[in-house]
Amino acid sequence: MKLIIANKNYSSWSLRGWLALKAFDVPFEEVKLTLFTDDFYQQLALYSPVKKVPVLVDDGINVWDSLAIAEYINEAYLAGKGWPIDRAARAVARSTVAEMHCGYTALRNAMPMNCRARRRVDINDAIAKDIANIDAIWGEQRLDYAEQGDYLFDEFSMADAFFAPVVFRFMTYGVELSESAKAYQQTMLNHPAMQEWLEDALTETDIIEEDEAGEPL
Ligand SMILES: N[C@@H](CCC(=O)N[C@@H](CS)C(=O)NCC(=O)O)C(=O)O
Repeated sequence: MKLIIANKNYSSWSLRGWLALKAFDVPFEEVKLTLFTDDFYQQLALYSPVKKVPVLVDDGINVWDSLAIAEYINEAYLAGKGWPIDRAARAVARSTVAEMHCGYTALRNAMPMNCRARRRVDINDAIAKDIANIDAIWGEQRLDYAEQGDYLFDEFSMADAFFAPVVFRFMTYGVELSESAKAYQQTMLNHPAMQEWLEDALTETDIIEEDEAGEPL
């Protein structure tokens, strides 16, 4: 099985798909392409009509969307353990992931993932609203489900994989969080798979201007 991803410094969707395997110890071959190059589109055209990363290729099956990859891995390799066991918690986990997959556009546009940078952007009302909603999920709502207080739904789940790029974004742009949300951010930054991703991102030198938002600190 191989997972095609792009630049670890910038590719937030790649990080989600990658964690959906890595954090659950599912073995795979990683193929990394450089975003927006001719080679990127030529390689992806072999597997995906939309030519975006991540793409999972498993035994002739091509899965080309991060949420579809999470569901495929959960079903094919984790016997359902990618999501919380409890049905109520699972419903909330899926709600948070679905929202992350299609929402928070103000935050995502203003604060692209840029792991190696430390930058400042102006926070308008729309961005502040996105940050407050994520803070509420990481803080108050997490404590409803996480008995040990570690991950969003106790054990690491697909929900954590989906919020991972925001963990790096809040680090890059120095976003102020509540104490409990900050504790969750730190838990995620300490996760061995997150550290591995970050270490690799720090070795990259490509610069994608459109993702260099704001001013250096
Ligand atoms: N809905 C897709 C979004 C994937 C996506 O937008 N990937 C970006 C990189 S982070 C990409 O491949 N962009 C290339 C392009 O838009 O041409 C998913 O969840 O995987």
